Amino acid sequence: MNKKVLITGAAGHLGGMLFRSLADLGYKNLVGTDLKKKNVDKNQKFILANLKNLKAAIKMTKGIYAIVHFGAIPVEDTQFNILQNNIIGTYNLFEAARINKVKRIIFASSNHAIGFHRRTSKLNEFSNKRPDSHYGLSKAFGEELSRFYADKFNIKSMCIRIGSCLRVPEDRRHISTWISYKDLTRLVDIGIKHKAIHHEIVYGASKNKKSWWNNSRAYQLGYRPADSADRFNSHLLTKNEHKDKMALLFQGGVFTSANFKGDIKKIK
Ligand code: 15L
Repeated sequence: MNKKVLITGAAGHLGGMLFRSLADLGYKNLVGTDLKKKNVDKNQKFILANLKNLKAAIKMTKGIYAIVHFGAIPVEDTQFNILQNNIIGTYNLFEAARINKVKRIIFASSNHAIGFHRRTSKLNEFSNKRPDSHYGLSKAFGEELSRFYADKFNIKSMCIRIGSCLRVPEDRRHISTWISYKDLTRLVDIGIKHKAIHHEIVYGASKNKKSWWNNSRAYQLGYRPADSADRFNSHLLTKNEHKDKMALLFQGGVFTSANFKGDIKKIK
């Protein structure tokens, strides 16, 4: 792929991983951007910028074909910080994309956009959003934002509801939610290249037997995960949530129980 692709959050965990893995896959014209320049190689093109600044977002999206948007606070934070960084930052980026006629955006959504669904429910791309945190709410907003920009302005988008993207699973919950770096790279690649995409919601999960998600839409688009959490023994995973009874009920795990003041019985 010779077209110019911008990766936001390129100094972060997953943005940084994709900056390298997409280059390995043959992407020749990648540009990374982030608030800080770290873990970036000398040969990688990088722009230091803050998405809270619309002018900066407009400047960095000139001549860009597709954006891989991973630049955000990746966990729960205050309402103010999430609003500024994840919601306003993402809104600015989409608006800049519209102004500069960017064709596609791959949005790093999260399982925390649907975290208040029970673990007994099997979800698909049509399931209701049920954010479990300010963070999850910002991801639900990003999904609707991308749908709006697709319908109204024809900017194609793929939202990947990422489960737990780590080198290996670390928590018993990851037996259901894990996605390997390679599989996430494959999904992003489909989002950038697939011709039939308008606005898509797919689950960022490897081929896990105990998954809570029916990811058939991703499979229809050609996703063939090569990895699976099944080969890991869940009982050997030490960093687990088994002491948190509420977390065990819901797909979002400990994000649901943090600062919880609600009524569990009402969350059906
Ligand atoms: C996420 O969205 C977070 O960015 C990551 O830190 C993990 O908490 C992950 O979800 C998860 O649910 O495992």
